[in-house]
Amino acid sequence: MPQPDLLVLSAIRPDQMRQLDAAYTLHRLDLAADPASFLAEVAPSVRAAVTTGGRGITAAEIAALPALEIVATSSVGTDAIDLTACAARGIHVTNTPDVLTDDVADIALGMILMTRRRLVEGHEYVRSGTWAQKGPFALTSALRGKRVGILGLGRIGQAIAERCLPFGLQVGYSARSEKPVDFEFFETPQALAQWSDIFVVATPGGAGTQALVSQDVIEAIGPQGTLINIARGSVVDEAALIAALKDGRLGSAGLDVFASEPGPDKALTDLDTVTLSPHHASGTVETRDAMAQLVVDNLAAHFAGEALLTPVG
Ligand code: 8YV
Repeated sequence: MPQPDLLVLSAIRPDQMRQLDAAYTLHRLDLAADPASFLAEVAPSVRAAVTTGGRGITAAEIAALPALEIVATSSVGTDAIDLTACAARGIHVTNTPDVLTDDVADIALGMILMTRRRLVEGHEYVRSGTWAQKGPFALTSALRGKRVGILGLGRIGQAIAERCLPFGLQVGYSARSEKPVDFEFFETPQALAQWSDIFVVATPGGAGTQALVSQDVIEAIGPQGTLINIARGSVVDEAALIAALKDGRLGSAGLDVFASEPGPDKALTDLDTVTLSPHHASGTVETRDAMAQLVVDNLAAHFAGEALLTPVG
């Protein structure tokens, strides 16, 4: 039996790439000098595609692959995959939920601590010698007793909520529907922002959440408030975020994701009230290996005619 042809749009972890190389005929679009020509040449035989969250696969690429049966992404987010185009062709899509939940929730709490207690500025205050010159660093605001509003209470949002409780933080949330949890529910992002001291964005990306955190929501968080985003840059109106941070209508922000990656807007990254992270919330060896293994195992299940482990939709 010939090995199925597999298109690699974005590589996954080395060990799992070796597993794929042993089981499939790989076509490395990610390494192609001329991707358009490369795709046209290999397209007729490609039955499966591997990608990651930021790369996804476009409707045009899907249309160029007449034999495509499955797209496996090493990410929980599928906003860069044209799911409508896949559904229209009966193309399966798999992602990597659960295995990254703890890492991403850890980073959300880390960003809350770093931003609210100004740890990055404190680090520079010591390193630059300013502490010796100017004396004690400015007092910050305690976490205990503050209100954390979580926008999106899926697996990751719930894991963030659980991590907030030992810090003495109160948790509220807004989601498409109320959930059977002991946290206060708010019908709208704006109502949640009005209540929150710290506003955490934990929704999926994509058209359904595009700029869901609008100027009005940002202003409702307020001059003493903090916005944390570990979801997707597209969920926040970034121009409104920059303007609000610049003129003090928002106190601070902790961001792992941006409208433009890997080169975020300098107007944002130059601000001292912003804590920055390079879209790295799932970026540990253990978690990225587990995500990549899910890609391998989903593809193996598909070609064995077995149930997919983590199908989307
Ligand atoms: C990275 C992520 O995008 O899982 C997601 O949706 O955002 C991250 O894990 C990356 O795709 C990991 O490969």
